Order: sequence, then C-alpha cells, then structure tokens
Amino acid sequence: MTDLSDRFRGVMVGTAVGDAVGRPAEGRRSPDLARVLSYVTRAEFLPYTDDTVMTIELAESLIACGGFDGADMARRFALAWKAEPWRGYGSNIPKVFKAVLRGEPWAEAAARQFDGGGSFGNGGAMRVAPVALWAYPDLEETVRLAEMTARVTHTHPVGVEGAVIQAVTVHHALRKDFATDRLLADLDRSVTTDRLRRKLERLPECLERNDDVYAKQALGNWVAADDSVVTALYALLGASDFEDAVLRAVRLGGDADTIGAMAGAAAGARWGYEAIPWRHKVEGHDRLVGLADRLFRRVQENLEAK
Ligand code: F2R
Ligand code: MG
Ligand code: MG
Repeated sequence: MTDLSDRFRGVMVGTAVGDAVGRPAEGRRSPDLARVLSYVTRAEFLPYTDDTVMTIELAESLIACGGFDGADMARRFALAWKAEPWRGYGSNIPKVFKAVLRGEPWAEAAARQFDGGGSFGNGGAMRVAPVALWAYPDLEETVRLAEMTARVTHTHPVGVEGAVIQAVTVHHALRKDFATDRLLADLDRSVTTDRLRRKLERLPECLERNDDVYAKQALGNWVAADDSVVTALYALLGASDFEDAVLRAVRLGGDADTIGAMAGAAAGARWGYEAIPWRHKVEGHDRLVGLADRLFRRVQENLEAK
C-alpha cells in the first residue's frame, strides 16, 4: 500500500476511532483516562456516533454525485438520522432533517435555524474530513467544498469556518512534508470570524504550556465550532502519534466524541491507518476502508491523467 492510500484510510478510520473512544466521555467534565483506556482495551466492538454517520454519508454523496450536490447530501443526512435517531445528534439539527424529509429546499431549511442566524455547532466540522480527500491535493477546492458541505446544515459563519479549519488541517496532515507553520499560515489566510481567530491566536500559547486545564479554558471543549475545532487542532499538534492525539482530545472532556473524531481524522492523515490502535474493533471498519480506497483511486487517477 502506498503511503498516501494509508493516510486516506487513516482519515476515515481515524474519524471513527476518535469518535468511538470519545463517545463514553461525551458530556463529562474531566474524564478518567484510565477508565477510557480500560474501556477501549477491553471492548470487542467500539460503536461510533452521529459524527461518523455523517462523515460516511458525506463521502457517499461526493462519490455518488461526482462532487457536491446539496440536495443529495441533505437527503442522505436526513435518511441516516431517520433510520438511527439514537446516534447522539445535536439537539437542533433534526429540525433541518425533518424539513428536508418534508420536501423543503435544504438551503432554506438550514438558513432558517436559530431565528435565521444558522447553527454555529461543530456538526459541519466533525464530518468534513472526506472533503480533504476528495479535493486532494487542491487546497482552494478543499476550502470551497468545506464551506459548501457545511452550509447543508450549518449557515452561521462560525459553523462554516469551523469546517474550513478542520478540512485545511486534514489537507496539511495528509502531506508527507507536514509543517505546523505552513498549516497555521493557511489557516490565518482562511479564517475571518473574530470568534475563531481569537481561538487560533491562543493556540501557540496553549501548545507551549501543554496544560489540559489551561487549554480547555482557553480553547473550549463544547459543541460550538469555536469551542472545539481549534481544541482538536491543539490535540493534534501537541501529539507524538495517533493514540496520543486522540487521548489528548478525549481527556479534555466536554464534546469528547467530536473533538476526538476531528483529532482522529487529522491524526489518521498524519500517521496513517497502520498506526491506528483499536482500528479493527471500530464499528464500520470495512465500509470506512472501502470509502477511503474509492476516494484514493479517484485522486490517483486524476493525478496520473495530469
Ligand atoms: N449533541 C451531541 N451530544 C449531546 C447529546 C447526546 C445525546 N442526546 C445523548 O445523550 O445520547 N452530540 C452531537 O452534536 C454535536 C454536533 O451538533 P450539530 O450537528 O452542530 O447540531 P446543532 O443542533 O446544529 O448545534 C448544536 C448545539 O449548538 C448550539 N447552537 C448552535 N448554533 C446556535 C445558535 N446560532 N444560537 C444558539 N445556540 C446554538 C445549540 O445548543 C445546539 O443544540 C456533536 O457534539 C455531536 O457529537
Ligand atoms: Mg457525536
Ligand atoms: Mg459530540
């Protein structure tokens, strides 16, 4: 297997592993890391949550439609929710799904949320990783697609830019010559909202201190995109390997499944599938590998045709 195809698999499987490891800790203030590890080690099967469901549906939609199709993506999200509403979805987003299933145009349903302000939840960011695979190695296209896929459910600028940060992070982590300063420079160019810029400005100081309590207070650990996306980046940039990245994310508590899923996607890109512990126990393993391989083959064909 080539290095890049291993990284593609790492993104899809890493999302699910981060999500599944964080799932029992979601909502906890300070999860006990020993308990998390004991659960993960003993479990024969690690179930995922809405984060991975939506990641799978997003990838399936891009592949089936040959690119972004908002109506198809919205319908796949809504049908997946209808089939398994117990996956731990955000409290507001089912309103979008119900509207889509009633036949309302998806863009109107998403824009109407929160009195017309749109959602700034991290739902657009938690599922965006396949966008970086679809668009690879084109960064501009990664940003454009991240914005479009987020807007299917999240139209608030913070919800949209959260997805951009996560997609740009995965894009950089896929590169063999990954460099933190290049990633941060691209994020600086892509992010305009005050709420997310403030969090990015605190990141270097948090990495330097390497103190969970401080990082949690400075960067946040909850469902708003600006309380979780840069937090996942902190977990990635402070880590030495995949396991370290996911455990650093999950032990911050709060929205642990989602911070774990985002850190897991980027760490999977950085260190690859073969470096992911517990990968064979995670729910949907074969389907996730299959999706990653289909996305890789497409990119490989495009690169060879050039
Ligand atoms: N929500 C959860 N987990 C908590 C409940 C789990 C479950 N019920 C259980 O106990 O088993 N997890 C999942 O939701 C997060 C992603 O949420 P998403 O997709 O962004 O949804 P939503 O509803 O759009 O936004 C989430 C919350 O953010 C606040 N919010 C968003 N925009 C707002 C705005 N404009 N004004 C005010 N508040 C806004 C609201 O509180 C929303 O409910 C992930 O953690 C995923 O794992
Ligand atoms: Mg979840
Ligand atoms: Mg969550």
